[in-house]
Amino acid sequence: MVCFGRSLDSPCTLALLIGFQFAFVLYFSLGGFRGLVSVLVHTTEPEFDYSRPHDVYTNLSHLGAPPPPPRNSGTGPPATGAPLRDCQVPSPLLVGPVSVHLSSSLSLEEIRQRNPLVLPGGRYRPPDCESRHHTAIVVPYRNRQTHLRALLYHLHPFLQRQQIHYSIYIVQQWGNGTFNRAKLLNVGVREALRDEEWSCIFLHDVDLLPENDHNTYTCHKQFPTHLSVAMDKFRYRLPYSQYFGGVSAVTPEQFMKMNGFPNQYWGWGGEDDDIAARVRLSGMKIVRPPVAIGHYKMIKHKGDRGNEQNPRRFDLLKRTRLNWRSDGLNSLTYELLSKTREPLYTNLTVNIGEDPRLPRGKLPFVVKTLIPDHQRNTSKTRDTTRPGKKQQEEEEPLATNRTVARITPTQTKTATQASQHNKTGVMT
Ligand code: UDH
Ligand code: MN
Repeated sequence: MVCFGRSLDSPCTLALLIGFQFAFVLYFSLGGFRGLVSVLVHTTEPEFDYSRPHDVYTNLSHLGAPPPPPRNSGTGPPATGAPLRDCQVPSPLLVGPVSVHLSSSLSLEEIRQRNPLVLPGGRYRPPDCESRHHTAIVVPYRNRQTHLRALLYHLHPFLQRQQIHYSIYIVQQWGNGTFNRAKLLNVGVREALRDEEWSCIFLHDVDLLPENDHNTYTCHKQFPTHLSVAMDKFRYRLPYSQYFGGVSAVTPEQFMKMNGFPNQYWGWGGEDDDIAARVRLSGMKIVRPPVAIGHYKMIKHKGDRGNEQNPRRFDLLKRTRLNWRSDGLNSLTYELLSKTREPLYTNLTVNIGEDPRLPRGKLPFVVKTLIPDHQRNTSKTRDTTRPGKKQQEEEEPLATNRTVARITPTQTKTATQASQHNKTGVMT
């Protein structure tokens, strides 16, 4: 049929309109919408099928292989044997979406057995190639044993598949004072850099589990990275454009440039927005992976005792512009009470002091401090983080004295010196 003329009511035009409508319905119903949008807005978002995740231990066939030859403690080449080739980028072991177990039924010992190449302190290097990435994972922590077990079960194989040289640091706030996430992160970065020349530091909430191993735990050369861009609790969207909470990463240089993180946020909220503001104020910007990659699941939980909402957070945030140069890494003071290399992580127990504004005489509550392995009753090895032992955990007396008792005068001195040193803003 050939149509001429412009009359809308001609039978010919009507037939054409109906035809177009039909074609459009067919096009959209066949899934052409996505393609059309991507053509129009030039999206380069990768696509992943999260409905068919892989087991998080997939592709780690080298597990069970003999341990790698001894290496120097630093980030240099192996101490013996021929130099290894550089690891491939991207890692050929990656699988994309991985399944997430929000709680682990395994004990710490069982998790350790599943990760035979992880060295004491939660350290790992790929056995068959030289990694270009040296990443410390710093986790602010108190009283979240079940979350910690789920994180360790998940993160170790996740990072091994990325062929990263890494170590996991748990920075545990001592005592039952108000929690201070950002200050613990400052301590963690400071202490991790005393161990090794990490090229990248991850700041990682204990309850967040990455869902896609293409979300590599490495740093952007120039700018701080925010990784947890699509959390299930925010329906896999960024809650607001400056959001910097959950999981983020900085190089030591970026950390220095922004004077670390604020020390004054006691209690829940505000510190992540302060950190985002510091990034901007120090002349940097936040970079992020695509939403399709930055998927995380958060273990559901209630607010913690000792981490109630901080009513001062809005006032503090108004003053970030004035305060960021004087409050941060260069004003950090703390006392390192213990540093132990546990099989799956390095534990740092720190006294970061108390909120100076908190009225005294608050009701105390019991804190379940992680007890280093060698301090446990070894005749009856007890895993205080195992499920079903809640009763036992709650009956456990405050373990903090035991931790303090471990500190030798030299260690305390070193910690004090470290905090003094920090006042100058110089990293060693
Ligand atoms: N954290 C601890 N222990 C605490 C408090 C916080 O380990 O007692 C650490 C932990 O790494 C945690 C992070 O600090 O992942 C951030 O704290 P959060 O998990 O409480 O923060 P989030 O933004 O809190 O997830 C959401 C509010 C919880 C109340 C929900 C009530 N509906
Ligand atoms: Mn949380």
